[in-house]
Amino acid sequence: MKFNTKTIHGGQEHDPAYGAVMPPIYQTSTYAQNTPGGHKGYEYSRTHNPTRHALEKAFASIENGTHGLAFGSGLAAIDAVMKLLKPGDEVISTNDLYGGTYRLFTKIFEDFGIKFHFIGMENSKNITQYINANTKLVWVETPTNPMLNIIDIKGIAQITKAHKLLLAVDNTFATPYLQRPLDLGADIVMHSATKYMGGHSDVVMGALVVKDNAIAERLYFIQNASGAVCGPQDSFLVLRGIKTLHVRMQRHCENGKAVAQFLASHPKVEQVYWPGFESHPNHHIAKQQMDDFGGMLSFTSKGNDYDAAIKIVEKLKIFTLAESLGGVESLSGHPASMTHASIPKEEREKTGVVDSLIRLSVGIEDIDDLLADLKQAIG
Ligand code: P1T
Repeated sequence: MKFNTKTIHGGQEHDPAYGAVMPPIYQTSTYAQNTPGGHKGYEYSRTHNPTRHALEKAFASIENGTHGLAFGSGLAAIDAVMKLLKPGDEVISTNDLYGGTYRLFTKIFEDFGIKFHFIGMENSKNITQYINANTKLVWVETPTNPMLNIIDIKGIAQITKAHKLLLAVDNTFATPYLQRPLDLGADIVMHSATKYMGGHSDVVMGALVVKDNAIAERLYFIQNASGAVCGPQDSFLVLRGIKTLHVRMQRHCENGKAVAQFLASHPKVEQVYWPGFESHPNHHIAKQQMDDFGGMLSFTSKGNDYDAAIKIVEKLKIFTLAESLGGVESLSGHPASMTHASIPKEEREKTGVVDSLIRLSVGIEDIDDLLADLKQAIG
């Protein structure tokens, strides 16, 4: 089945009770048993819920995995991955990544004895010097949030396989429409399903997909034992979102490209970060591992001036100033004071998250309106 069919049918069956084409919202915490253990496959909704199960099968299908798991947020999904580890274990992570992920790693899991190395992975070989007997996991975001760096998943996977390390890829920015990390050698793919998967800015959710039975079993155990699951209503909404992922992504990519080109030719814009430019340092890798370049980009205005950046985001009208990304509506963000404020200034500035940086999540509105909005705001 091809991707554009999988988003609609992958892993999905009509509901066995009445043939409902969309799975009903099974708004129940528990299920009747005729004798202890005598149930129809569902006992308690933290463990299993039919609506969540339908969504988890869809996640697995579109990421070319065998098992999907849905969580109450993207961070809850990452939290579950980190619980595969033990005190003394070490993780090598991209140094440019969502601020909340950095906070979870440094403010929660470091206290539980896990050591993190945050490094630039634009050259995949960089990771080898950080590998030692305690290294267990490599954490990759690509494209990275918010600098749109591109990491070579296949290149990293060759190294992690040789050293028997787990490779987890946060595929939130790309989505499986553009990039399928499991096919490139990753062991775990993670999503903030809050973003493109849901696609309508009305749900907070996380997802994991794997293709190995032993990892899946352990993650299902953690999901049930720790309990950070999502509810049936949210599962229904994200399943509905996935059904249009391919058409939304197609437009996100078209509009993203037009906005990137507009900004690159604007005299008041200093630098545009978008993997579709031939001048992007890892454009050749983006071209290999992604089917298009997505709807996320960041830019700085000339003079690298904090006040100028704030003025622009305040003036934008169609681009709403807000945290998050990946919805049908365009959003702007100021990473240094919003999504990445939990990363110390000296750390974030090393990766380019300067005070003048603006991040755009380009939506699927009419491109003429989006460009006119940017024109009036940048001046
Ligand atoms: O917000 P939540 O669903 O918990 O997902 C966290 C997360 C994980 N990974 C990436 C790449 C993300 O972008 C996020 C959430 N990011 C934002 C809220 C943001 O505006 O960047």
